[in-house]
Amino acid sequence: MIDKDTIAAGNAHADADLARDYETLGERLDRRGIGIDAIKAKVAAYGVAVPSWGVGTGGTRFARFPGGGEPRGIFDKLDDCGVIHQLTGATPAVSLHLPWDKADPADLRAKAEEVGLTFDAMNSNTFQDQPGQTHSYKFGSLSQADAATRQQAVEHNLDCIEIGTALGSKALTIWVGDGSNFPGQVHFGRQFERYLDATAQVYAGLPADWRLFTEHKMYEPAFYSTVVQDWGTNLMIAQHLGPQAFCLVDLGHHAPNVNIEMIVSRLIHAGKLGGFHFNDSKYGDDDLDTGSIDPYRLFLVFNELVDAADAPGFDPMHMLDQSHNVTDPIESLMSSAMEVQRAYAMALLVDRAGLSAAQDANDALAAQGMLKAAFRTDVEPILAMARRDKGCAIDPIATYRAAGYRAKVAGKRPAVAAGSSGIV
Ligand SMILES: [Mn+2]
Repeated sequence: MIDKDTIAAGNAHADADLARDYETLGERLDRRGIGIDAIKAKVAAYGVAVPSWGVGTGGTRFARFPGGGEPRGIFDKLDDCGVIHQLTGATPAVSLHLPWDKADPADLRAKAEEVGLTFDAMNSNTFQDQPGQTHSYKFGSLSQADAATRQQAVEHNLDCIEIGTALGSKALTIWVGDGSNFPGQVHFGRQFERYLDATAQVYAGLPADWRLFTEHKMYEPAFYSTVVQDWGTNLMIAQHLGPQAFCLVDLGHHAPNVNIEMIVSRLIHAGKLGGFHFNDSKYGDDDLDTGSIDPYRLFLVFNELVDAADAPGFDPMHMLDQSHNVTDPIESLMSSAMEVQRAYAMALLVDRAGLSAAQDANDALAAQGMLKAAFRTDVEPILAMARRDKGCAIDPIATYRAAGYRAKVAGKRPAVAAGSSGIV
């Protein structure tokens, strides 16, 4: 973890400027009828989970360039995730991926407690073969034509629930790479029915207080069709399975220019929005850092979430899911967690009554202007003050660099050539 004196030294340097910035922003928001402290309290209470696989350098289909001091296994990963939360105060939970993160649940719980984290949704993996596995997933898992392979995939998901229960997790996320690469390779209907039957067996194994999330993705690794290709199929799955099943929206898993914020609204309407995998994309499932390409879209997604926040039972889970090829993964995840917080804070500033009135009056320019007014507001002082109040870093990335964490752990962690990249 980062030495508390390093955090205090960085904050002492930035404290006076932050106090002034917070005060002047508070005055400006006050003129708009917004109390800055109430916004800060909501931002401070907000958390986004980090994926265990995100703290390793990802790579592309061409190459992976491992950095120094990469985590060697789940316990190193939990150390890194703990640092992210220690500095940002924004990432209280970690999402595990099995079997990559398999370990004794008691040891995992103890380590998580040591670094101040809890466990978010469990992620199963039936998109690659594991050493010693009986049946291959080359041609699919939960939707495989071969019944024994489907059964193996079901049992793996049930194992994830069992391990997750021991960890205090409350959700299972299923993403499958199943699909096809050639027209005619599979019968769309029969493949989907096999998927539904197998996933229903997983659903039947859910504890009463668990949720099951299915994640759609339009292509890759299958390039002609995927069995859960879009939100329409995902919604059919959630409705078929039952009340504990919900749709997970990964921002990168759509065609370019698709209106994701509207998909979010539709899933809210159906009562089936389960959660998010936040990242950003320029061309496809790029797994770029959240908010790095299109922060306005991220804001518009949060605009829908804030709009629906008071709906009964509305409780989507939020997680980052990105792959870091050219940055220090800890820095990217801290930056992304803050981008998500920023989008949330800006969405809280939207004049909802005014927006509603402009919509009803067909005043398009005024309506979009209200969104832009919120989006143009620099909310950084709110985020920074929320961190400072928690004893976290006013500037997490500068503090992380000053602490020399990566160089320190590099001495203990030899570089690994292989390792698990995370593009899910
Ligand atoms: Mn994902």
